[in-house]
Amino acid sequence: MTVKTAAATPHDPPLLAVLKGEHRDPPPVWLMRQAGRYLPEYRALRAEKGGFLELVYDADAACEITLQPLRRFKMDGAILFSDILIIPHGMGQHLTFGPGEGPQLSPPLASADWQGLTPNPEYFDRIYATVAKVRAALDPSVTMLGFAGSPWTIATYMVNGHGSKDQAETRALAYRDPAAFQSLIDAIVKATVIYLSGQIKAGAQAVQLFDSWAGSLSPAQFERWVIAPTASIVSQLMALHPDTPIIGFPKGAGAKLAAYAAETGVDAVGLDETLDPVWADSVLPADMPVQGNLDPLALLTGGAALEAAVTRIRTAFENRPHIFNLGHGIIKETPIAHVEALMELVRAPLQTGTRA
Ligand code: 1CP
Repeated sequence: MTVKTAAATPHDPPLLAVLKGEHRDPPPVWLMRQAGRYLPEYRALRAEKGGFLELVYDADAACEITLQPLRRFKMDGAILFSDILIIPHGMGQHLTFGPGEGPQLSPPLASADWQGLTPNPEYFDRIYATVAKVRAALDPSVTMLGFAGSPWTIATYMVNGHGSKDQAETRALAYRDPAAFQSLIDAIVKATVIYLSGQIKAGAQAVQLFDSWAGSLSPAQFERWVIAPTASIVSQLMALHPDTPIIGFPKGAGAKLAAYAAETGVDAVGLDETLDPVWADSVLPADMPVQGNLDPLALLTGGAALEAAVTRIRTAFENRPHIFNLGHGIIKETPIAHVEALMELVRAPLQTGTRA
């Protein structure tokens, strides 16, 4: 059973209309991690506030950072400035972001008892305050995007305590004790529905589920730990908020992309840069909106490489609802001039006859 999000209305801004199945040329555009370290104004505010979590839990600062890229680049979407690890933090794990290193969660669940993990609503309330502030400040032509991590990706950080190359500890736990791991996934699903529903009530017009580590699972494990929990979140959210599209971003899904698109019920799929856009176009339903999938390294490089990559993606998706984006987050060394050039390339008329 799939409940489909309602059709676009004439009042919907372009990005939202495309998520509801409309075709727009040129495509609307936003960039994953568009708020963040490549912007000097972000680095200045982070230094002033003293740390990453100090920014995330301060609604004025988080609102300001969400809006920073829009002042420079006129994107079609504003993504809430926060982090996927707010869910484990709200569930009681200690969270730190040291300078220049990745996040640390303690104790790692691999060496702890996680029975009875339920989120403390106070943590999420501060994020909803940011969403409300951003939405109130946004031009109505810009779509406000909320987000959360997908249960599998969140679990890898909770079990391991930090990011890891191959998520081996979490994958091993899922084989060794599937019932215990299922209880963790179920707790994250429950918290995620509360959290995303809260963001939608506060003003998010669409939400994205980031599954950054979906690519590390074998097909049967992918079905159980990526597709099934995502489908559960999607069906619960769609029952609560039938007008709010959900984007799923299963990074590294590869050949499992079509099953993910068909079985989770998400309205749109985000594609990473390893996927050939022509192939993705051929395996996805013709009316399904897609988002992506410029290689962040092509943006870092700029010039002819960037131009060719943008044309190839736009051409592959010219006949379906498409939101232009990167295949993963923007790299912090990316020159601002390259982002400016990208915005022009995405909005320029597409040369016809370029499809390979
Ligand atoms: O100032 C700093 O040093 C902090 C850098 C930073 C930023 C700007 C982190 C630490 N998180 C963020 C913001 C963030 N994270 C956003 C904001 C909105 C945007 O502009 O896109 C979003 C959507 C995220 C999502 C996120 N956090 C993901 C999923 C997407 C992805 O990139 O794969 C993941 C895996 C995280 C965890 C995380 N947070 C931060 C880091 C460095 C990491 C990765 C850690 C690791 O795996 O080692």
